[in-house]
Amino acid sequence: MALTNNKAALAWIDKMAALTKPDQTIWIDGSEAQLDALRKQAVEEGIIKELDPEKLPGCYLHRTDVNDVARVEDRTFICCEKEEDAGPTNHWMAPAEMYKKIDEMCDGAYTGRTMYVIPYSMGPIGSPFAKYGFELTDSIYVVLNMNIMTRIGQAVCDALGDDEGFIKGLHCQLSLDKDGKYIVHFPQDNTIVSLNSNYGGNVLQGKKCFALRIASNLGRAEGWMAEHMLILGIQNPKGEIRYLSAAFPSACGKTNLAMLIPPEGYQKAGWKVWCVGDDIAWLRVGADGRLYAVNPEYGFFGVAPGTSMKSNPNALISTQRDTIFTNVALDTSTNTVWWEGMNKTPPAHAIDWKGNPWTPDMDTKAAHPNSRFTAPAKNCPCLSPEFENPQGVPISAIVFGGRRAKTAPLVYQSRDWNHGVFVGSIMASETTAAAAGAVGVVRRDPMAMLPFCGYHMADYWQHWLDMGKKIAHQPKIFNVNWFRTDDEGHFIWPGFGDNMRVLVWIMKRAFDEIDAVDTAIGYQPKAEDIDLEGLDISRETLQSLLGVDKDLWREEAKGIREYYAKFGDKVPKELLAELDKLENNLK
Ligand code: OXD
Ligand code: MN
Repeated sequence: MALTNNKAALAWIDKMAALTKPDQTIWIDGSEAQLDALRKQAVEEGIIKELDPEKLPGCYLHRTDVNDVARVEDRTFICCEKEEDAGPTNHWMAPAEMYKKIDEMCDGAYTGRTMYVIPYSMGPIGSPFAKYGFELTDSIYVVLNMNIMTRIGQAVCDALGDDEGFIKGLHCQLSLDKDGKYIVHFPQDNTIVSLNSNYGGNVLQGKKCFALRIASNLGRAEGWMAEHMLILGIQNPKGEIRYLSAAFPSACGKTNLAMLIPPEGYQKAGWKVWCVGDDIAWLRVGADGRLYAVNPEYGFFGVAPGTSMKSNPNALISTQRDTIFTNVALDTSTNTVWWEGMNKTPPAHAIDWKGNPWTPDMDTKAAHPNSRFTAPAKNCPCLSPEFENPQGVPISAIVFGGRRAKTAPLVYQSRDWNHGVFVGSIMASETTAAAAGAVGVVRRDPMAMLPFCGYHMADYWQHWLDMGKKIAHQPKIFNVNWFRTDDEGHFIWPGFGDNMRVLVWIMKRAFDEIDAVDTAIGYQPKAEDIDLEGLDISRETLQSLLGVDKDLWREEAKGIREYYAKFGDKVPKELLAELDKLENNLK
């Protein structure tokens, strides 16, 4: 039975049912009874496997098709009316042409199958930040994951009422054809379509599709921001909590930073870090003129390999109940899961992510490098008490970062908002040996939004500049780099919990509590102002971590100019002025 009387929603769902022709339609009401029945059915159908109920209560393992293990950027489309509005960083197809293709591909897609209707909310239900949507899917796996990653069910329909501003989403598994995948966004219709995939980042539509690509369009139109950012709170020994949001490209430790455990000395002194979110922030200007952030998600879709009690105990603990693991290894003797980097004792006998027997002497990976856990946020030991606050948390600092062996120093602060937008727009990360292709190649990833910005990137920069004018009390904007290497290629900075030392400086700067050095690229700490107590790092080493090599930066400026040229005359003049200033400072 339908859970809403919303005429626009019912009309659209009827239209999709007429196209896909399901045998039956089931509305997901969010009740434990219904979810439990679906889990049982999914176990019976072999879609998920129940794990040891004592060691991992409520946890399940799923394996995807071997060709369906990651987001497919080359199959991801922004179908706005005009190609130039999608910009040079997005794939585009004319909406009419794409709808025609979808109609052909989805005709009868649900024949012999069930259409699940998932009402879901991004953001706490009823919050001024919240946006509602429906995802139609023929995948129980998607239903169960959406239940972890978003708030779902009757309460969403009740909050939506008759409002027609909901996001429409259609997901059809089809044959999971490797070359037939389409992850499509129609910003003008608030519609998302995912075809031929069952991988989280493509089909848990609340995440990248809605909360970033569609929401970046909504934010531009409505005067707010949808960003690929973690949100964390730093509690000082006086008990005050100050919040920052931070954007990093993938493989730069976003989840680790969001759940950071401070060094022992800091813990003893009373410092604590609270996680509000690990991937996405929606930001709005509050009545007091500050910028407020909400994490629109309800769970963590984290990369499993490398997650351990050492690297990120909070993340690992989050996965110990009510979690769905995807493409990790099954430890057959204990009916639990394992992945590379969890510990140094791989199971003697396992089933690998492809479903084949695996032993530690084999030279294949037990877990796929992009294997994932979908864990409820409320499992996280350091989840912020403000996680459900409908008004969000006030952001005092915005941090950008990337992986740079030499160029970017450990930390610097932009001079003002516009300079900060410039710093975000030139974000870049060097490719690692872990990925195919050349190592050390700089890939620009503005604000870590390269694959997620749902419109022209240069218009997005303009939106950042425009937002700055609306924020009376602007957060300060910083850039960090945890990945500087020495001449032998070893990381100099220890990273992980020790990043706290830099965050503390950032917060002092955000509250004008400490001086800085004015350098060619922005404000930097005096070497004595980064606490090194308990670290095996000398002041000289720290000085070199903070160093700015002008020759390298002149090269960098050249690269930025070339990069900006891709966006033609759309690049905001404020950013070109910042680039001019940088070049001048480097003379
Ligand atoms: C993610 C991503 O899964 O950024 O969060 O790819
Ligand atoms: Mn992400």
